[in-house]
Amino acid sequence: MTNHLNDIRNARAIIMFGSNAAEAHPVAMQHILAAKEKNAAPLIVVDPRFTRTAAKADVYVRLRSGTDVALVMGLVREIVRNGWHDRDFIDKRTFGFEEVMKVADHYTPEEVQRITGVEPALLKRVARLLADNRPGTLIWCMGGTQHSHGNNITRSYCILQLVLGNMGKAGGGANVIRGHDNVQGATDMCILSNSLPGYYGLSDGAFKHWAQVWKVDFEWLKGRFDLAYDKKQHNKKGFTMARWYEGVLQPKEKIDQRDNIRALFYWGIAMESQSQMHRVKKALEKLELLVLVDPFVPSAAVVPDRKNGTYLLPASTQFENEGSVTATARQLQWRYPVLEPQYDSRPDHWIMFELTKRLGFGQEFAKNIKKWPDDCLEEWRSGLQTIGYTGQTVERLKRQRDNAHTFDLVTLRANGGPCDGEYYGLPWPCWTTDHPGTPILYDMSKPVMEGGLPFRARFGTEYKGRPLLAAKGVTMPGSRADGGYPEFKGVVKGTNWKTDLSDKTFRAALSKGMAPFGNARARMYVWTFPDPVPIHREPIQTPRPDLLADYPTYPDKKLQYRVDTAFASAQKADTSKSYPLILTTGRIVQHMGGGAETRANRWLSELAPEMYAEVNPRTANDYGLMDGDWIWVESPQKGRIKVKVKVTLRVDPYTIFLPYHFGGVFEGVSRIDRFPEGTAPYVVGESGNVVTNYGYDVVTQMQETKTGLCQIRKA
Ligand SMILES: Nc1nc2c(c(=O)[nH]1)N[C@H]1C(S)=C(S)[C@@H](COP(=O)(O)OP(=O)(O)OC[C@H]3O[C@@H](n4cnc5c(=O)[nH]c(N)nc54)[C@H](O)[C@@H]3O)O[C@H]1N2
Ligand SMILES: Nc1nc2c(c(=O)[nH]1)N[C@H]1C(S)=C(S)[C@@H](COP(=O)(O)OP(=O)(O)OC[C@H]3O[C@@H](n4cnc5c(=O)[nH]c(N)nc54)[C@H](O)[C@@H]3O)O[C@H]1N2
Ligand SMILES: [Mo]
Repeated sequence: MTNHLNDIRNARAIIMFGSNAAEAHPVAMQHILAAKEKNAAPLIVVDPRFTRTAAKADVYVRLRSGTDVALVMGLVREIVRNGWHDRDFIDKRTFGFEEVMKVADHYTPEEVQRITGVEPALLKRVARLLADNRPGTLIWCMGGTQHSHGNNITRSYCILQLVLGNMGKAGGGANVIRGHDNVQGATDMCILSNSLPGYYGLSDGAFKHWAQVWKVDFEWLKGRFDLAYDKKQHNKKGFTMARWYEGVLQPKEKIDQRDNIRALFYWGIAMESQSQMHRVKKALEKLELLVLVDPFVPSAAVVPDRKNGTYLLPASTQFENEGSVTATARQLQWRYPVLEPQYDSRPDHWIMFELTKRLGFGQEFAKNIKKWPDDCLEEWRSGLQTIGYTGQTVERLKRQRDNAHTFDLVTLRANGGPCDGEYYGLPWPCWTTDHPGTPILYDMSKPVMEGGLPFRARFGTEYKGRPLLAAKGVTMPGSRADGGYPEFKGVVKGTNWKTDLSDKTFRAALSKGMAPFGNARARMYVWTFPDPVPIHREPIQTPRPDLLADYPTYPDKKLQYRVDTAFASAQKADTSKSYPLILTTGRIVQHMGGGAETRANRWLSELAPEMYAEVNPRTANDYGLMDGDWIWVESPQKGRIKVKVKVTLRVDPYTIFLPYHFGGVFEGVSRIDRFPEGTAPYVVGESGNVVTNYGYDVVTQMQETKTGLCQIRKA
C-alpha cells in the first residue's frame, strides 16, 4: 500500500478492483464505509461477482474476469480525452505518458465493451466520478493479481492513479490490501525464491551485503548451494510456491537443478491453496519425506496416499509467540504473547533453529542472536537499508504498542505522550532511530523528517536521452534540492545508500531535507517488463477464442524459476467448447485460506459447513439444476470435484464461483477417518483448487486462480 487503511477515511472517491473487503478485510471495510458516509465519496466496485462489497457500492461494474487492463486503459483514455488528467503531475513526476497514450488510445469504449462486457455509458460515468472526486483511493486485491498477466493488471491500476494525480496524497494512493497478518513482513524478509531479504536480489553483491550483516563468510554462504552443478546456482531463482511440485513430477532433464525434489517442508502451507491440487497430491505422494509444521493437522497429512515418511511438527500459534509483525501498510507492531506454547507445540523459530543446528549450520547463522526475538529484529534492521526498515528498534515498537491510544485514528500520528510525532507502526521507510516513519509514500507536501518522500530514483538519471529524474521545482519543504536528484552515494567508503551499514548516509541525506534514494519520476513505461505498458491479454484458458488474434498471451518461457512455463502453446489448445463456463474462486468471511484453522472452529463451521458452487439461476435452469443439487465440476486438466449447487444472482450466467477453503474430501470421497484421533476438523469438503486451471503470471508465477474454465454436470 502506498497509503494506509485509516487514510482511506480521507478519500473523496473509492474505486475497488477485485477486492471483496466486506468478507476478506472487514476492518478495512469500516474505513471505506466511513469515507463513503462522511465525505459522500462515491464507492465504485469492479468485480465479476456481485459481492457483499458490491452491495455497498454506489456504482457496481460487472466485468468479465481477467479483463481489468482493457477497462482501466479505457478509463485512462476517457479521462485524458476530456482533459481531466493532472498535466502538471504527469509532466513533472512521471515517465512514459506518451507510450501509455499510444496503448490507451486503442481501448475505445466500444473495444472495452467487446473485451470486458462493460457498457460505454458506464465506463464514461466511472471516469467522470473519478475526475470529479479527487483525491480518490484505488484499492485492489486478489481479483487483480491471480492472472497470467496479473503484473499488467496491477501496473495499469497505478497508471490510472498517476494520470489522475492521485499519488502521494492523503486520501489517494495505489492500495493493495494484503492477506495474512504478517504477509508484508514475510515479503520484506523475502520468503521468496527470487531475492534475498529486503529485495536485494540474488547477485553476488546482495550475498556479500547479507554475509556482512550475518557475520558469515561470503564463500561459505555461496557454498551452501550446488555450485558443482552450476557455479552460478546461488544467483538463480528457485522454484516458486505455485509450481514446486513440477520439481517432483517433471523428468529431471526438464528442471534446472541436479535432481528432482525428494523432500518437502510444508511450513504453514495448505495444499488446498494450490491450483491443480490433484497434481499437487500426486507430487506429495511421490516425495520421500514430507514434514508438516502447523498448529493443526493439515489436509496434506491425510489426502495424499502416503504410507511412510510423513512427520507432523506441532507449531504454536500467533497467540503463543512474541516478535514484530508487519501489516499491509508497512506498519510494524510488537506482538506480546497471550499464553505459553500449549501442549507439545513450539514456536516456529524454535523449530527452525533446532533443525538448522542439527543440519550443522544453525550456530553459524545465529551468531548475532543472544536474546530471542529482540535480537532478530535488531539484526534485520541493521541490513534492511533498501526499504528503510532501519529505524524501528524493539524499544520504539514496544513503546508504541504500550501507548497505542495516543495515536490519531486518521493521520496515525501520536499527539503528545512518549511517542510524540511518530506514526503508528513506524511505517517504512523509517530511515533512522529518530525518524517518525512514512505513512504515505511519495507525499512531497511534508519534510522528509516528517514522513515526506519523492519517487525513488532506481533506474538511473535518464533513459535513451529522456530524463528519469523529477523536473525542476519538484521539491519538499526543507529540501536543499530544487528538483530531481539521483540516489545518494555512500558516505562510508566503498558503500552506497543501500549497503552502508552505519546510518551515516541516511543522516547525510536527511540533514539536507532529502531522501537517500533520490527524487525521480514514476515509470509508467517499464522497459524491463514483458509488456512495457500494460496491454490486455486473454487468460490462458479463455472463454473467448475469438479475441485471441488480437489479444494473445505471451510466448512460452524456458526455465522460468527452474521449470518451463507454457503460455502460447497452452492457450492454443482451445478448451472453451468442452469447458464453456468461466471458473473463478475466492473467499468467504467465515473461513481462512485452506480452512485448517477455521474448519477446526466449531462456531465458524456451524456458520459455513459446506462446500458449494455458485450458479446463476439461468444457468441452473439450462442445466436442470435446483439449489442443493449435487454436481460434478471438471477442469480442462481433468481435475473434478463433487459439490452442492448454490443458485444465486451473485454470478452471471457464464460464471461459476467456488470458495477455496475446504479440504479433506477428494473426488467425492471423504478422508476424515484418516486424521489422527481427536484432530479432525468439524467440517470437510472438496477443494476448489482441484479444478482451478493451468496458468501462471509471466513475471511472478502467481497462479491464474481467478479465471479458468470448467464444465458442470448433475452428479
Ligand atoms: N475471511 C477471510 N478473510 C481473508 C482471507 C480468507 O481466506 N478468509 N484471506 C486473506 C488473504 S491471504 C488475502 S490475499 C485476502 C484476499 O482478499 P480478496 O482478494 O478481497 O478476496 P477474494 O475473494 O480472493 O477475491 C476478491 C474478488 O476478486 C473478484 N475477481 C475475480 N476475478 C476478477 C477479475 O478479473 N477482475 C476483478 N476486478 N475482480 C475479480 C472475485 O469475484 C472476488 O470477489 O483476504 C485475506 N482475508
Ligand atoms: N483457488 C484459489 N487459490 C488460492 C487463492 C484464491 O483466491 N483462489 N488465494 C491464494 C492466496 S492469496 C493465499 S495467501 C494462499 C493462502 O494459502 P495458505 O497460506 O497455504 O493457507 P492458510 O490456510 O491461510 O494457512 C496455511 C496453514 O498455516 C497454518 N498456520 C497458522 N498459523 C501458523 C503458525 O503460526 N505457524 C505455522 N507453522 N503454521 C501456521 C494453518 O493452520 C494452515 O494449515 O492461497 C492461495 N490460493
Ligand atoms: Mo493472500
